[in-house]
Amino acid sequence: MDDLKGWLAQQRERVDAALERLLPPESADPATLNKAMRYSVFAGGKRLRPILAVAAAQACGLDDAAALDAGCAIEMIHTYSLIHDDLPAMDDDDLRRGKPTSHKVFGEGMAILAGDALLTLAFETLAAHPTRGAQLVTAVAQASGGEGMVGGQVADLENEGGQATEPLVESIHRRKTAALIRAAVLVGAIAAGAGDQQLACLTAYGDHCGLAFQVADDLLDITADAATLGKTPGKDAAQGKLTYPAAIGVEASRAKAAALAQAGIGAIGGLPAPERLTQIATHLVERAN
Ligand code: GRG
Repeated sequence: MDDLKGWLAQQRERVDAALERLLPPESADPATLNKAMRYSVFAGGKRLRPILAVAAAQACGLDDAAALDAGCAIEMIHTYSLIHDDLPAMDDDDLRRGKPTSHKVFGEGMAILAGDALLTLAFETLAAHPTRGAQLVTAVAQASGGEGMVGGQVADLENEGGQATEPLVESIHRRKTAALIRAAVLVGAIAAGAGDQQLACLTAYGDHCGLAFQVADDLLDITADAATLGKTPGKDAAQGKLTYPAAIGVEASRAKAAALAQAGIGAIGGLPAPERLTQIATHLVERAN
């Protein structure tokens, strides 16, 4: 297996080309909206979620072409969540992906609408799958709505400044972050034609690695700087967010992230080609940004 860094860079290029094709051009009407959607999507994210979709299809020994578009739909939802999360009514942030946040550039109204339009385009993209559109739409609706990401954000807002216990933090993180990461893995495999047994293994992988990702994110908020992160560090503590380090301490959080990644790796051992997903699981908890 070639080195992960080079492969990730190649996949990021594939993802960017697919997003370029899927997003409306700036010249199309309404131009300001399309400009705002593109501004945030192309601001330079890691593309982790669409890359996971592609790697999940590959892990099942399947052609990853259909997985790419499904993964891009998840990236659209992820980007919408970042735009809305940065609004003054939510986390009120000025910096995202190393650039001024959407509302700082386009104003709050247009930032809200750009998020709305990205969410809607994601479902249009999923529904375009020739045979499994309804299954894809259902999986992503469950992961991103009130039972998933939005529900996690509600719990996050309602518990700001509260007591961080591990069960509460885990419940928030599983919904706010892990649900969409699990969905990324699943839509890649579903779009590529994976069977139920393969999807069950990938569900377990997505659950473990999705939580591991957010525990690592909590740690990075404490340890990394703004230039590396591309967003403002230290905000979790400043805003009284419930995080793993607040609940169980930094060292135990590191151990938890590593154990979750190992559990994710264990869940996919029986798939035809699990190597890339295995590398990614380790990368998720060792990353610098
Ligand atoms: C506003 C509906 C709504 C939901 C917001 C996902 C979320 C819920 C808020 C975003 C802020 C946050 C702490 C999200 C947790 C997920 C996370 C760690 C996002 C950052 O993901 P990366 O590191 O970002 O993959 P890039 O920019 O690389 O894509």
